[in-house]
Amino acid sequence: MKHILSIMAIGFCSTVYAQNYTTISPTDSQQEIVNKAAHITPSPRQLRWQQLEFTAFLHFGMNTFTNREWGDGKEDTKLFNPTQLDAAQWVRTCKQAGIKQVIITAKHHDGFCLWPSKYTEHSVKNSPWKNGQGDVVKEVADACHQQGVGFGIYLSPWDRNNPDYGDTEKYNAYFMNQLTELLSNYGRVDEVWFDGANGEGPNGKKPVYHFDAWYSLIRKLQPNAVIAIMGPDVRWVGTESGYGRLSEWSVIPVDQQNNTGTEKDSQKDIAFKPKGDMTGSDLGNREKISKAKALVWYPAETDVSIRPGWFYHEAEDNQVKSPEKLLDIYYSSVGRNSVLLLNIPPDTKGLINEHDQKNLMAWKNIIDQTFKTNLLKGAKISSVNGINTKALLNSNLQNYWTTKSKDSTAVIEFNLPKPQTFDVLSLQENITIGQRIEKFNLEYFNGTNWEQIAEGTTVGAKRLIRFKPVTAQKVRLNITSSRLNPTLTAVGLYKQFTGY
Ligand code: FUL
Repeated sequence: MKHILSIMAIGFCSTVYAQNYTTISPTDSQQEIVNKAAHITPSPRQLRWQQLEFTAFLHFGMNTFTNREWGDGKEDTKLFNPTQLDAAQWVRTCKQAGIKQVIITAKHHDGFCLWPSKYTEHSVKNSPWKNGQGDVVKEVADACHQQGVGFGIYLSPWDRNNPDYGDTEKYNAYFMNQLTELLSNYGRVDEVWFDGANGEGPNGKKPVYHFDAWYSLIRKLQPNAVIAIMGPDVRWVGTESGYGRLSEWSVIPVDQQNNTGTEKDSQKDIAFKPKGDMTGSDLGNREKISKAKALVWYPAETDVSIRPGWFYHEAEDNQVKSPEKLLDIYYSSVGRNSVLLLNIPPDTKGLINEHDQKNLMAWKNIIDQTFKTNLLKGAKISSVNGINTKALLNSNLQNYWTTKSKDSTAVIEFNLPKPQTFDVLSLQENITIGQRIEKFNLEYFNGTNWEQIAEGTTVGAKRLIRFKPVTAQKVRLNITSSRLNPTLTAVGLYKQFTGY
């Protein structure tokens, strides 16, 4: 707990972040706790990040050339030799697929650095690529900055090459030096990703990581960057399957920020599948927050690879996730109040492989076609206790619908200009003022009665629900429980694109 509070001190005690954290006093009533939870809001950097919706990992490095997933750090630097490396192609491909930010594995567990670090010989500077004059991190950063895509770095704390790994003082000094290089020499950095993995085993080397010092350095050198997932801003969703929780709160008890848990439960098995029905999993419901000592805005990130492995392996060229599978992941991550972090690993040539490109573009097309037309357009909207119903059909986040006085439930009825067939519901809360909705359902009028089509719990940044196609002219959204006046910044009904 001491450790967690010291993390909090760095991240949340300045006035800017005061609102994304609150303590619970033992005398607080249940209602006071719920009210406190409803008033917690994202920090500006968290808000920016949540609005990206869709980001990418680029796993590239020594493993790409040794055909491994976890190198042991003994690899010959001469093996790193991409023949046509083109970081602009990586970023362009991502951008075309709708990705707003990319994270490059500057150093994976094998310790090989994709930039010519002054502090080790185990890097691109001793590789044949560009005669040792190249810098992959710079090429990716430049491409991101030129193309208007966010830029992030993954720096593995676990390092199997560095001789000082195991010596807490020396290794932390090395790590701080590397962080300083990465955060000082490549322009703006938007995300810093610390992995929880450590495969040393019970008798292996385990230095104590000086997280507090790392976080302060990041805050100092790159104040806009979110720190994920062994960090205070972004939480690992808890699986590498691509499937988030049906009830996903961005406000959770601060105990959830415990890094030890992340280390213990993550990255054991790259083929890890969701544990059956995740309906019951909920980190931030009333029962959970009622037991908390403090609550924090700590939104979920869903990381998953487009291939079975995180690194490129030619043998997996035919196992790239299909557009349909990627779509299912999209609905189950972005559509469940989480940011999707999709890994697209460049190949041995140093390009995003054509197999991945093909599926990405087909997927993007399905998303674009599906969400092109909001079928609620032109509907007459009525909500008796509602304010600003017009805001429901415009995309301005700050402009939102809510309820009058203290109403925490609501009914919003939509009367469409003509009957429409739809099978997707999209909801977005105005998370700039918090996450509040706890339960909702959608009904349509079948000519005689109202029939339920869909139901859900949390909404947050975005909630997407698919259902069997329904044709109707009148629909209504019932918000049956909310922590405070519910807010909605957008509502949409869509018909899934099937012409592929
Ligand atoms: C894990 C690592 O062990 C994998 O190689 C990959 O980098 C994944 C994103 O995180 O912890």
